Amino acid sequence: MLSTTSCLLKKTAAANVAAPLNAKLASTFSASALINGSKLSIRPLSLTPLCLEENKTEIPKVDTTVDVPPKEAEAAPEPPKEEPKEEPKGENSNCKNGKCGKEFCTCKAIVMLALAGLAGTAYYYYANRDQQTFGDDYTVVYVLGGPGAGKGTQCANLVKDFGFVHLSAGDLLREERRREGSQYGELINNYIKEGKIVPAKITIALLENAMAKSKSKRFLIDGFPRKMDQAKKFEKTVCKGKFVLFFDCPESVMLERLLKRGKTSGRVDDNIESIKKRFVTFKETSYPVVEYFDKQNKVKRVSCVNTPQKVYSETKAIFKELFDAEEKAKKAAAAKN
Ligand code: UP5
Ligand code: MG
Repeated sequence: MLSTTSCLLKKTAAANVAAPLNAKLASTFSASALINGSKLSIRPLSLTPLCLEENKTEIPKVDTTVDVPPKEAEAAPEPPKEEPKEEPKGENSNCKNGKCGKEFCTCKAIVMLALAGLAGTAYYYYANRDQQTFGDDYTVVYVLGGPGAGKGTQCANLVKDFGFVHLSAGDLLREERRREGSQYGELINNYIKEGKIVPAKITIALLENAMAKSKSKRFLIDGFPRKMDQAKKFEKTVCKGKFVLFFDCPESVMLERLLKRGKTSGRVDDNIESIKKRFVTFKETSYPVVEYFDKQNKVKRVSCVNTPQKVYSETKAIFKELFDAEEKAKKAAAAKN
């Protein structure tokens, strides 16, 4: 039982403190005068609503700057301290581990939601960024051509003579397919078997990672981009290509080479059914990428029907011309300074 005095005191103090607060906070907290008489303290209590029930008269508004006189405060018996009610734990609360109360769990959920929101926003800006990861000091050459045209064969030569790092998109995908625990293994396998183009985000992530791991600034990106969305995304977010080296080869020649290689390669797509599908994808989806760069005067064509040596001598001449021109420009710039 509360004495009338303590109840009144509590009402007055509650009015002092509760007045500026909103209704919700006022019902959660009440205030009580302390023995030293000059201070007011707030503590969580459920007494205030009870007192208001006993005496329905309006709580007088008191100027909050006026201190409670020490004597009066001393005379007033301290109201019985009520233990704060414990939140139910375990099964009855939101908390799964039973160690904390409902409110804490709500806070935790809010913090987690906020973090998830932040991570989502960061990813959105990263994925849609306009800035390329690798700048103008990088030389990226896209090596394109139909299946079996000889892209891989010629890239191996260019690596030896010009210090390029060779990144074959197909090889990276096959490696990812083999990687233990890869969530994309099965998907990649199905796409390759069907001669379809694996979703751009997977291939681009593999290429970007491989470029970042390498210390080189010269890359031959073999068999990529082979779809317009890949081309645009890579150019916008990873690196701009210098030019496209396009190996031109008739289907009949490519078919013969692939069937021959299929006897020993172990590749799931070196069989007649997959090869036919690859040819269709090349014509319908990949060749438009070559045309897209052609409109920008960025395609260098090399016929691939000759022997590997002959094809390489023509290819080498293109790169020699490129690097000679770059060297010349550098020297001219140095002479100016
Ligand atoms: N050979 C080479 N040159 C010769 C010559 N001049 N004369 C006689 N023989 C020659 O050569 C093929 C064979 O021909 C070899 O046996 C070689 O000795 C001989 P190679 O250099 O391997 O040709 P290449 O053009 O590299 O053929 P490859 O089969 O690798 O081309 P694909 O473009 O089909 O394969 P890739 O590995 O790039 O892609 C495979 C699949 O991955 C795609 O179909 C697709 O499903 C998927 N993929 C994507 O989804 N996204 C991508 O961005 C990339 C790939
Ligand atoms: Mg290849």
